[in-house]
Amino acid sequence: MDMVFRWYGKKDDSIPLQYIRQIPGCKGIVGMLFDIPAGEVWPKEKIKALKEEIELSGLTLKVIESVNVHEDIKLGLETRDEYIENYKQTIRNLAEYGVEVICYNFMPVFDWIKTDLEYVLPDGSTTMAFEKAGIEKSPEEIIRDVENSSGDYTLPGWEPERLVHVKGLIDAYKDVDNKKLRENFAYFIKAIIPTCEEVGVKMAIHPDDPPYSIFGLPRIVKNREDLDWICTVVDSPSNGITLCTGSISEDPANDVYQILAEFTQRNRIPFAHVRNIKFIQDKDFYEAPHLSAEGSLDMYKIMQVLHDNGFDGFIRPDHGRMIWGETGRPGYGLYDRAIGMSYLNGLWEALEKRK
Ligand SMILES: [Mn+2]
Repeated sequence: MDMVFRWYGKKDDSIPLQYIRQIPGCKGIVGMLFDIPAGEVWPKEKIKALKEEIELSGLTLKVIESVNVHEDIKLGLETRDEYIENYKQTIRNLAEYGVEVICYNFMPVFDWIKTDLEYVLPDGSTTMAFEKAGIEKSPEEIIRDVENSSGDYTLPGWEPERLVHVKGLIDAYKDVDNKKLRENFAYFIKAIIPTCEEVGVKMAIHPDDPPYSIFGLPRIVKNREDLDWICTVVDSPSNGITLCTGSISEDPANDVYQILAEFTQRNRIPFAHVRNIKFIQDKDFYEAPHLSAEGSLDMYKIMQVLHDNGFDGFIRPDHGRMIWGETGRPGYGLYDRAIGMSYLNGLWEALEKRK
């Protein structure tokens, strides 16, 4: 197991690499090129520069999050073939510089939805929350709220230049139901997995966040059955999952421990996002501190299921709260994620020494 930390790049992240290097047990960076729009090839020289910068700090770059899938691929438009060829070239370019895992998602329009990015907890810290009443607002209102509370930072999947077209984007999906979206996914994954196998890269799809339909948009990465379908449609270790314990648990009907056990045994989880959530009522929740006692998930059990089923991939702590006066991109401050990583490393050490 390698513990890694998400970083947006020198220009787009307030946290210096050296600070990340100082988190005990942190091996590497989950990196990205923030300025390459979905559908374009990631240039070798930019990947090389990112890798060199990260390695200079004593960290590794083996995981990328995310290489975004162009909307035309998800919609199944004729133009998709060109974007798929570009995606394959990006995979080759990343592999050439030692990248082993690429996290991505297949969510229409929005990468993820939270209704409050500054939900205040009793201890005065702030976190992201999702409350059903919040999505009774229009998509435009939600976008405005997200932009207003994310300060100077663009959030991943929330690029303003793309989301000005949100109404058109949502309309474009009116003829795409779950069945059609699955067909479009199958077309994409069948096209790219041979390239991944050739160059030794594992694709790792992130579950939908939240894992149920919103704004009438289709969703195909919601539960155990969807993950099983994805793993079966191209049966290859290169066709894997980023198991995000927070996202998958946002539907209380999902048994995160069973899902982790099954797909770790099937060798299909090269990357895990490990975080805790706390249900407020029904499906409403906020992103809790990682510690089990603070949320609704049993983090010991999550790490135990991974450990005992032979997990040998990458783990990163997921979103953290804003604490100790830190400001920055919601979910991606230094302090609370560093605490989360230390806690997860502690659980892992206890599991290793248990026998
Ligand atoms: Mn996640």
